Amino acid sequence: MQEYKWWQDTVFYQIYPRSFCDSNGDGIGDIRGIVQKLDYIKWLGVGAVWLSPVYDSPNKDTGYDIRDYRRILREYGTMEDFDLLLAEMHKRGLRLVMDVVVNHTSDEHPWFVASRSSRDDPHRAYYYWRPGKGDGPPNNWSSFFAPSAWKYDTITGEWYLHCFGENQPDLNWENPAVREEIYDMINWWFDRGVDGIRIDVVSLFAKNCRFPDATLRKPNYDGHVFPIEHIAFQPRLPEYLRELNARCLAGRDRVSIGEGTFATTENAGSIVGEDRLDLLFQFDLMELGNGEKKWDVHPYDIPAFRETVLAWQRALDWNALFWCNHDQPRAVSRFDCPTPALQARCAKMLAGAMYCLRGTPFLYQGEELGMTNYPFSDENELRDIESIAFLHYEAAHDNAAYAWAGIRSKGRDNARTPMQWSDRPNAGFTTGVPWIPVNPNYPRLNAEQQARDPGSVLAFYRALLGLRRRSEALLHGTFRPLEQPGAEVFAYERRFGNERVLVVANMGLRPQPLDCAQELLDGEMLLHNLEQGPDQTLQPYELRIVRLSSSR
Ligand code: ISL
Ligand code: CA
Repeated sequence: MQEYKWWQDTVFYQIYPRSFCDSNGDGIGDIRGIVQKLDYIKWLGVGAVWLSPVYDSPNKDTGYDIRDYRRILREYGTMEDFDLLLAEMHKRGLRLVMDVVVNHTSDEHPWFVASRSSRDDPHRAYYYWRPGKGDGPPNNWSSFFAPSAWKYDTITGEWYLHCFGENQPDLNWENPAVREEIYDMINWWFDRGVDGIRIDVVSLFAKNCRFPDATLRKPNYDGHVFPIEHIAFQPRLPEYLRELNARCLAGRDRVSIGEGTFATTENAGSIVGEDRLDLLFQFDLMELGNGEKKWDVHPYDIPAFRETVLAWQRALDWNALFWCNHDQPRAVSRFDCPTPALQARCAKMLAGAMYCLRGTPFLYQGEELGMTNYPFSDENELRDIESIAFLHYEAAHDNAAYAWAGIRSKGRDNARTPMQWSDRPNAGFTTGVPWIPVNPNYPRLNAEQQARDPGSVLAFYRALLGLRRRSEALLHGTFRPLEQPGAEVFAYERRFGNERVLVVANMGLRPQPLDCAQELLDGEMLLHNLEQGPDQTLQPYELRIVRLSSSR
């Protein structure tokens, strides 16, 4: 019998603190606001929270640019507030996972301030400093958020590497002193009582330190090369993760989740494993609505979804399952939903299709309501460094219309509009002026209204999580894909001993025939997202979760 860890039997809920709940009316979500909502989180049926960064930060990338790893951002509260949050969570049986951002720091971190001060500063080698080539940067690499990954610094006349924004200098993982600082910091949080870590862009920790020119295309902008081949999954990565495991994780019952930007089924093994990390976020499913670039808008590719899920279910014994996070558009907005009713049905179908797979579900705040993308049309509505840089770049090249279409469908701010608690002003998120606009659909789409409605998306999520807790097949069963005639139907079986559960989802807007219709109709319907009873045809976005009658 396989033994399961707590994090395999737990559903996680991601909180983006700035947009969750504002307790003091300054328009910014905060830690006390989260404390106020813990009963909601518990009631929803999740067992752990992944908290996006709450550390001291100049917020150039909303907290993913850390100035002090051992301090709470003043806008979010104090360390006492944090300790209160942790205690209140543990009291309710909820676990807390911190977001560890150590590929880079803020340029206001004391290490970087010292590092840039002179070429002989002891902190110089905490970062990657290189002389330029002629008047230009050391090589042709571009960054996620800027045309070049190098920034010239006048104080010492050299360039530093930043794979993200220019205010996010990359830490030099080659330097053992840097690694020791990071392990100490992680252990400091573990000693405080946190239950796990989500590690930001772990796949980029090791770099090709010969810094050769890159040849591959850039995922975001036209005409730039992006050095995936020199920054992602480099040879020393497994060594660093083994060391991190030995110093911080071994022998402790904590969970570790690596954000595997550019992960593939082939390279995933260098991140997850006994002596490395427990779980991996891979982005193959997120990219199915992309073209050549993230910003190209294409319909979500359902046959490719099916193939990709199968490949990952085969590649790893245990997957991290998610539709949303703070970097992704809202899942339901990836699909064509002509009416609010179909949109709600689609949101339920997506939940069932994803969270019955073998693995650990990660929900993102508001997903359980079926929250949607925001109709962005004005630069004043944007806050995200990535979207703003992209808009400026495209506008300068006469492509503003292309940029807006991209931002509306893929921009990260779509996930970051305030949580819609009620139909009160600002969706009940704040009594002040929210730091980012509230989605105008909040009067009809909010938690208070959905909590009263047994047919709501929220009620469906609660039922689904409850079902998962009670079913051995859904928790621990094997996974087997089922062939169906319709290309837009995604179907699979989970089986544990005699218990067989079938999940059948029509991911498209057209009705679809069913192959095993009678077997399904004879089984016990565990969860269904339609008002009317099931028949031989799958309706648009219909989902059925059925326990087969032959099973006990
Ligand atoms: O947003 C993305 C594409 O949709 C990703 O490429 C993302 O930028 C990448 O996965 C890294 O994300 C993480 O590190 C960034 C931070 O801005 C993101 O919020 C974080 O999740 C830099 O710390
Ligand atoms: Ca506040």
